[in-house]
Amino acid sequence: MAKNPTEPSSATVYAQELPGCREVGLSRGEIEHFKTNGFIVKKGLLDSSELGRIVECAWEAAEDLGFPFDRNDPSTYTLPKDHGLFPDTEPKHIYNDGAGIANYFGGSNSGWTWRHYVPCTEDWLLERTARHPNMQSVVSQFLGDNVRPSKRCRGLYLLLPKPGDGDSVGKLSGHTDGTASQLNCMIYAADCPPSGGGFTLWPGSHRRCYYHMKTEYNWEPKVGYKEMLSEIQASVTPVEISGEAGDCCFWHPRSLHSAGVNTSSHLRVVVPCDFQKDKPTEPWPPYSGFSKRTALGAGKSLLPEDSGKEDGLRMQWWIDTREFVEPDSPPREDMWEDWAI
Ligand SMILES: O=C(O)CCC(=O)C(=O)O
Ligand SMILES: [Fe+2]
Repeated sequence: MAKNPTEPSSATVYAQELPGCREVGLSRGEIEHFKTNGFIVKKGLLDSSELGRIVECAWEAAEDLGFPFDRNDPSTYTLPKDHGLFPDTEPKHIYNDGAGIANYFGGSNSGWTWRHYVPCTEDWLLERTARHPNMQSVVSQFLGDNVRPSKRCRGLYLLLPKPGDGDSVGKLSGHTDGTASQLNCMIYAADCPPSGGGFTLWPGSHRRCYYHMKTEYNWEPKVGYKEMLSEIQASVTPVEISGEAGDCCFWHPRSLHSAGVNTSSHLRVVVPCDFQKDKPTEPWPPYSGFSKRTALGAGKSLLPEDSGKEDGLRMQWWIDTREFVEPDSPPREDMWEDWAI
């Protein structure tokens, strides 16, 4: 039966513990699951006590922003507008020498969202996340040894708890990311119970989306891509990945996905990371909805200072991966041919 993709209840909670999920090494079962479904969860890959300092950054930022949040009372940590506060942030895509903006708030639909970007280029944070030896080991088992050193994580992706009543219930917003990443990871920096806004993914969508691109890595979807995404949402039940602090969900970057809906009493703190092989790349982060080639063809300015401005491209400065310089090719017959799995 076709499902209504906008209902939060349309996701099932992913509770499977595959053999090997508590080890750094990838098991046969995990590799098969990743190839078939586009994701796996490594339980406790990172040290939850090391991640605590990252979560602290969110609470400190809330205080700096003047939010009247009481950590012991989840009913207080709702969207700023509920407290009569409207933090003034620059448009999300302003480049600002690559540092971008400090915070971004979204308050509609699924967007009970707060993205806190500031600490995500700092060494102490990267050492506990993208550069952590356990993380690097898993990434190398997927992609091989030649992985581009991480310069940043995307941000602290926070979802404030939202009461589950009436029309204020959030919705999923399925989409795919326009990046040339080869492997992504959602790091759970804090516990995220079922219905806690866990990262949500449509299993198997990575294959269909991969083969619906003109190019293997750069963002060039073929005609009918949007319709295909709608069809997947109408026919596949998404999985919501809940977990404990330290769990890591590795996922294929072509997967259809969404932030979950947080009706729990927890602040959701997920740190997304992007990985790719270490080959020559373009200097600038990827543009939203365009490859470099299609942007040039559309006569758009590629300059970072035009990002987010009228008619300018929107630069996704929070993404660590870049387009490869070597010409991109059509998707391969065997999509795992250049992987190490
Ligand atoms: O916050 C999430 O769980 C998903 C975030 C997302 O879709 C993205 O970073 O592109
Ligand atoms: Fe996304």
